[in-house]
Amino acid sequence: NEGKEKWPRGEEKVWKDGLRSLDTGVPSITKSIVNHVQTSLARQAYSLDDLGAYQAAALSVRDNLLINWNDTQMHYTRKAGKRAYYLSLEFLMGRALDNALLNLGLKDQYSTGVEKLGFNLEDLLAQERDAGLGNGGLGRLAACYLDSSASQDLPMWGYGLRYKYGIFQQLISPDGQQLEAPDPWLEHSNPWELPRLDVNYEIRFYGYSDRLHDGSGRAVWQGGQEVLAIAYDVMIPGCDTRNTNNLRLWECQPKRGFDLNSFNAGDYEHAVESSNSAAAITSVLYPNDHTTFGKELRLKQQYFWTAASLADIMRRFKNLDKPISDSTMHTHPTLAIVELMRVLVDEEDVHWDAAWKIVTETFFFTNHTVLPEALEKWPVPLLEHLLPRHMQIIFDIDTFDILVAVEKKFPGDRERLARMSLIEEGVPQNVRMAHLACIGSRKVNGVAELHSDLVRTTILKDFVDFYGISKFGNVTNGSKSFLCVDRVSFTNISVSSHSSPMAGPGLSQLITKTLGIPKSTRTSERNIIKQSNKERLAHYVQVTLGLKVNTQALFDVQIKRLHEYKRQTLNILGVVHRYLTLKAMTPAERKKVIPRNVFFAGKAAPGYYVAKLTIRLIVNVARVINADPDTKDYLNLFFLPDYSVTLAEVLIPASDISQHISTAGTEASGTSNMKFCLNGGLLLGTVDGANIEIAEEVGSSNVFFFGHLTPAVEELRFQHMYHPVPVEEKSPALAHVLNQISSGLFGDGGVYEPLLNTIKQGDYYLLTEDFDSYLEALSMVDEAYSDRTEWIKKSIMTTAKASYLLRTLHTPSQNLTASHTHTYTDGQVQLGP
Ligand code: B1N
Repeated sequence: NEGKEKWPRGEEKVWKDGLRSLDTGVPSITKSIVNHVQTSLARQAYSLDDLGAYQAAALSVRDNLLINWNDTQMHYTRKAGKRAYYLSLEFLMGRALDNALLNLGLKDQYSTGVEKLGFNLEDLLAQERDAGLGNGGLGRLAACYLDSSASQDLPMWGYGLRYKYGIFQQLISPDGQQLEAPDPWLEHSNPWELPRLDVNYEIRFYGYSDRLHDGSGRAVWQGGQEVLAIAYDVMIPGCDTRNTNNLRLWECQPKRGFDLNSFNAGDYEHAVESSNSAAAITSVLYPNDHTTFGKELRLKQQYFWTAASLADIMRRFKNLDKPISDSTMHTHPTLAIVELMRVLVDEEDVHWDAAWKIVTETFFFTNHTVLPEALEKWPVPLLEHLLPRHMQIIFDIDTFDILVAVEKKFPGDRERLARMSLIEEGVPQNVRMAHLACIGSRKVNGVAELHSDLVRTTILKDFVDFYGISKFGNVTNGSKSFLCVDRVSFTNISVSSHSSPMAGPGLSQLITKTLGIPKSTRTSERNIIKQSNKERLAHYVQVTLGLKVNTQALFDVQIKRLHEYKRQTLNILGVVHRYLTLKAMTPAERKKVIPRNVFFAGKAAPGYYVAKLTIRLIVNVARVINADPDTKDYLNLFFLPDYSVTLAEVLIPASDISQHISTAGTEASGTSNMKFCLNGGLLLGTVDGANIEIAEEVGSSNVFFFGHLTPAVEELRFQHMYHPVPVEEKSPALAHVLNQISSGLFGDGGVYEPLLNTIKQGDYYLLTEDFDSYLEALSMVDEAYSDRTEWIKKSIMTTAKASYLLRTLHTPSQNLTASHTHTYTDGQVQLGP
């Protein structure tokens, strides 16, 4: 159905009379819901529960999306313009129904409609499971870019994997430990995806590759195992536009159901084996972020997905006979560079140099981290075994497109050649994927100013020397372009709808309206909104943990993946310090203290021992201090299990202050920091990632900074390694906290020793160096919050200034349609003139 110019068959009028139009009125909405109950679900009013009603409502919304989706795709095909593709192994979409209703502007109508049928819309929305096909910021960013590009009528598609199991479900055991359970999110059929069984590609693994030796550089790759990539399409509706983009997710299936020969020979087990191994490829999302494991199955996932996506893009391109599109990516899809070389050289008969030119004009590389443990490397023997032809191509690129050229520019500089080569020497040798991504791309960018600087001066320094600086740019996530606008950002900052998320009008109008109303009204409206958001969170905590939350207290939030570099440990040690300080006070002194609720949420990678210990410490500290009658009116601590996009939508709007406290130079950007600001929550953070640019936007007086700066970090780490100073000398306050934990104040102290030792020995993330200034920053927050009028001013300024750039994207003059010109720069889709 992609782009037929002439009416294909039959009578056009009969066809057109049969076409459905959008359901926008309440009567047609209820009619379509009832229809779906009756025919799609084969159920009846008598037995319909919330889940059934959700499914029927979702199917009815889906009908609307499909109409828009079809029109959009037809339009793109007819126009045959340049397209962008966002390749990501992770798309952290969250729930779809609420998002679709908001974007279609149909929330009120559906609310009324389901009420007439005896249901409550909020209850139905709560039936939906999150699509948790991602780990954290990187996956959520991909989801945001899909939403934003659809909203701006940009012709962008996402390509990813349809994991049968998303990010694991996090449970907390009675003694405070993280337990993992699978996330079978597709258990109840998924109304948001369209299986496209007719869109499928054969993907090869293993086998052997024979060079042709005819001077062309070509080879023939044969044998091995072939699997099938099956497309599933997910509709991505834009906001306030009918434009509806596509996220194509691949499922892996065996090429034949099972091997007939083995089956006939009675070897049933062997017959189904290939079917098992094919399905394994898209069975589960790897739950580690910022670490590489060198696992064969992960490499299979990467190749399977890049090969299927490229084959699909090539097919579309050949149908159109128009210039090829741009792709943008992390190092996960770096194999796409090699695969495109293979397809062009071996299958399309393009000369090596011409192929390399096409490749290096097609891809853009976005780097998302400089942490050494996250830089992808694949063992040469593994690549040689699984993808023999690709390994040859990598060796050829290394020789002809790097080493020869570098030798020419820097004659005799062997160390430089060794540093820049795609191959890292060792046993075994490794392929450095970031180098491959860099040399195979037109542009390279980091995700915040500081991070892009670190990319240029550390991991890719030699490549800057070689190519010149202009290849290496910066595209800050969200804050500069505000292309990354999460629907969390829209939640509950509306002055017209206090407790429910924004319905209908664009945020720009709301902000304009806010700024247009008298100051006193503005202040009290803001208060009502924040207060009701705090109550919503308190209700959630009551229901899930059975704990009462004081909604008059300051809400202090740290929600992100558990990782040593993000320093949740610094936060919990700060909480213990506050607790000890409160304990030492007289009741009269305590009365002057600002009551505080500290919220944590986040998952630890299942094999990350120290991160899991941090969770255990948080949960057990919470247990003690929440039960202490001396302090419980002044300090409470909550660890909310199973953090998700949906939970973020409750937590972010409720925060007064949020913590973004990574060791300087380690958090590439951060994206929740922006969402907190848009929701009027202030930041407590280090001078790291996008915190810096956000402070420039919202005013540095509205951000609480602390800690050492990036340039100091290397030297401090060196000192800790070679001239360690005892914690008692660096920070007596911290030493006291550590001693109290060790001596069993929060249960068996011995349990936490491995965690505490990361601080006492080596202190790679510099907690001892930053602890005292962290405490000072916390006191400044207390002081600022005690002047409530001043605080509310800061909060309003933060929302308004963070929203300013966002507003420019929503003004009609920039609200381009797909028929306008677009330019694509810096690895990100941007609006043309
Ligand atoms: O990407 C986000 C940034 O805002 C965060 O600062 C950054 O930490 C995050 C390997 C990653 N970088 N790298 C990863 C995820 C999965 C994996 O297997 C690395 N995630 C980030 C968006 O730019």
